[in-house]
Amino acid sequence: MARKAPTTDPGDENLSVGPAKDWAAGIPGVTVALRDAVRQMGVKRSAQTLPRINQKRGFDCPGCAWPEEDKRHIAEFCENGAKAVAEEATLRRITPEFFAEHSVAELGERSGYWLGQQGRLTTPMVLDEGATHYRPVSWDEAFGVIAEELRGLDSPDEAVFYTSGRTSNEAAFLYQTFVRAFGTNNLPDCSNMCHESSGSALTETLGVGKGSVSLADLGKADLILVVGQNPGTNHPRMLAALEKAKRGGVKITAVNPLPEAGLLRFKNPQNPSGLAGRGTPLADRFLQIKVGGDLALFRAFGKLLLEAEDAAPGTVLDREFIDTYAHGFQDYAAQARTTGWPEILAATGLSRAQIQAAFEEVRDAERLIVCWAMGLTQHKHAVPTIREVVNVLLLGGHVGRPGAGVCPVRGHSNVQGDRTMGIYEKPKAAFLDAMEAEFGLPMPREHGLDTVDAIRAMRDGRAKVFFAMGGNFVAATPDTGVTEAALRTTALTVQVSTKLNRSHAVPGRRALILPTLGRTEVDRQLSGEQLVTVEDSMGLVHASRGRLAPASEALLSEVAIVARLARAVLGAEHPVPWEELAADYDRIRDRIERVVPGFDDFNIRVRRGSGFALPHAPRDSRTFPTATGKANFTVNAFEAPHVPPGRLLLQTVRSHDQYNTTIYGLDDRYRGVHAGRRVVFVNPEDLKTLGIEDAALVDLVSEWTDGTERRAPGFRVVSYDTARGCAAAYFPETNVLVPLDSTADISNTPTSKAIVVRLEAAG
Ligand SMILES: Nc1nc2c(c(=O)[nH]1)N[C@H]1C(S)=C(S)[C@@H](COP(=O)(O)OP(=O)(O)OC[C@H]3O[C@@H](n4cnc5c(=O)[nH]c(N)nc54)[C@H](O)[C@@H]3O)O[C@H]1N2
Ligand SMILES: Nc1nc2c(c(=O)[nH]1)N[C@H]1C(S)=C(S)[C@@H](COP(=O)(O)OP(=O)(O)OC[C@H]3O[C@@H](n4cnc5c(=O)[nH]c(N)nc54)[C@H](O)[C@@H]3O)O[C@H]1N2
Ligand SMILES: [Mo]
Repeated sequence: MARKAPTTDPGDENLSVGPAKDWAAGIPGVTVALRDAVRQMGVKRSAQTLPRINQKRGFDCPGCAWPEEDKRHIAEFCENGAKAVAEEATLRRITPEFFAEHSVAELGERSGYWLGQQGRLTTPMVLDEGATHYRPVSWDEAFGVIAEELRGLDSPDEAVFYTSGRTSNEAAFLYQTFVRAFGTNNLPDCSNMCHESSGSALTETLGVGKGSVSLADLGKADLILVVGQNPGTNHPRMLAALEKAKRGGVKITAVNPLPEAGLLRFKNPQNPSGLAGRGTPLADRFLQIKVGGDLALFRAFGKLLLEAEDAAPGTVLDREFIDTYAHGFQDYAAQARTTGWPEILAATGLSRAQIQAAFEEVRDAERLIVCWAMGLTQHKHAVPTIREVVNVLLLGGHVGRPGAGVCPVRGHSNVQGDRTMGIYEKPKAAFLDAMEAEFGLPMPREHGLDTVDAIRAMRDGRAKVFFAMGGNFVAATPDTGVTEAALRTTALTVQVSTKLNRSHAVPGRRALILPTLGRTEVDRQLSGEQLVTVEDSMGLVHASRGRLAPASEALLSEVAIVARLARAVLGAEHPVPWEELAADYDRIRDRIERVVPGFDDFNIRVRRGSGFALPHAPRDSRTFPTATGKANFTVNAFEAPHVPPGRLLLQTVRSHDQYNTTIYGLDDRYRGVHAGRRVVFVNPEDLKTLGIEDAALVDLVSEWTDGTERRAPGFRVVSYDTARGCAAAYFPETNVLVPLDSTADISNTPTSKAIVVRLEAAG
């Protein structure tokens, strides 16, 4: 039966491991995408949906935030985009009978994969105090419960309002308006666990916490460094852009502890010739760096650039840029020069010759782009690492010039837009001033809680209501045991969701599930069908229109949920006309235009062509809205992870068959893993040293500086080509291993990519 959800939880009994692939996409990619789509949506719905992904009059892919070319291909989606759509547009449904059948305790025993496979949520549900099962509830009653709990708090700061990055600009803007009108800046989001480190480093050094390159820039570069990123799985359309750049002569260097398939070779499914043969080799150079070694690598590049300039003055650095636009060069140069080779080689695990060869390309590139993702952001020293990336770019004047710049590749499809709309626990004063002027309401000024601090506040009884606009908070966050216990202490948890997930099984004293529309569905309000907007990774804002009939008549849009919630909590006499705004999203966009810079003529421009680009001062005019008014070089302490003997440094990654905590399937095709997820990838030489056999069953035990240990039991060892001393395993299974207090300096992002572990024979 094509559309039936599994009734039993699959285990790892059939786990098999074969050779890893050195190429990505191509025919298997397309066939897998179609198979998954048809299994979830049926043939007709697949044919109705897939061709609309990322088209000008279609909907924005709920997969990643990679931008589209202006000239669209008829199949402007990838295998994993198709899976994301199938997951949402599935024909499977969860009805109230499902909740009558399965107690919350039972749902808590199920895997994330099984929960996701049950289908779309269709009915608002409540878990009453002391109840074992969710029961259906009317929307009015649901909002009544939330209003009662929120009004009963001693302070608005006892409530936490999380956002995942799929929420549209319109919903996000209205949501933060409500939360601030209620009186708090407690607006943590998935960005806190994702690109927060990029935002912190870029805001301080360049003045804007976003990327500075456009799609066209990729083709104009001489050299692109792809660092700490696995685009073959997580941003497959980026491979097409890299392939195109490469055909135009651009060189690509990959920096990664793992030889990720897509980076090595790529077969473009949009290009008929790309389907045959072995595809295009993408990376010209692969630096198999140790986990956490990137600060050292970029320091080495800086040091070598300075030395080359000393040897041939006036030929290496962009002196004019440095003198005119940058600040702090002398201090940075003094420090970079004194960094020693032994520490650089130890931290990177690379040879002097490898670094020299990579450096020569960096030196010779007139236009250099650095792309990165979670491999740089989820480390204790993530912020200084990204600052060192910026230092190298500034030496060559690679900001505000075509074909050059910073390219943090975002995760969720609207995570960048949500920030632009004010989903931020540390809002800028200028934003709050504009909000006050627009709505005539005082805005809370004290900074709020980010994700990790929100968990601490719940754990310590300082936060009592948890509201999530999407996402899967308990599965995405670190220290699963601590986090789940924290959620359970609250008076109320509310999840606005499309699909069932673990967070629904970890309730507060009371809990609500509020089912909502997804991207693929028609959003009809009083004034008619609505469009929403999103911002991609490169600052382009464009429209998204769903076409499918909603999964159930009871669903409300996220915007409608916010409006009705605001009315229930703040009363009918409130100065913000919530319902009027929700009746016609153009009215929300008018408000956004008046509050957020760069949205002039929003309603007109978003309906034209493929949308518009937001201003980016460093890119557009080499103006740097930083504390010094210039682009800042920074001086950063030399830092690399310390791994005691007999231990490994574990990074947690995504398989090819998952979207964060949503598990599409149990294969990781490119890495050769099938029908299971509890695997740990270890270098064969390390296995020899540790005296552990390939395929052995082990527990992963993390060791934290306070002497505590955390255990993830039952992982199969896979002998794999990763950097020496490093290991990799999938999240969220490994989140139990990350201590809540193990976070990045400054950005407070959990260190999901650097956990000291030992492997113990499974008991
Ligand atoms: N299909 C699919 N698409 C997605 C997602 C998904 O789960 N599935 N998630 C979305 C989201 S929210 C995000 S944030 C992005 C994530 O996109 P990625 O950042 O590509 O995702 P990860 O799987 O975390 O991969 C991290 C990469 O960094 C490497 N790495 C780890 N540590 C280091 C290090 O210290 N140095 C270097 N140089 N490399 C390192 C890893 O080997 C791996 O290749 O993808 C988005 N797109
Ligand atoms: N160990 C480890 N932990 C990590 C990471 C890591 O690399 N390693 N990565 C981190 C990163 S980069 C991120 S971004 C976070 C992700 O954290 P989250 O964004 O919180 O998690 P997701 O798994 O993306 O959320 C999936 C859920 O979102 C809901 N959903 C899907 N679409 C919609 C929608 O349109 N509207 C609404 N309201 N709900 C929707 C569905 O119910 C689905 O179950 O995880 C972080 N956690
Ligand atoms: Mo992310």
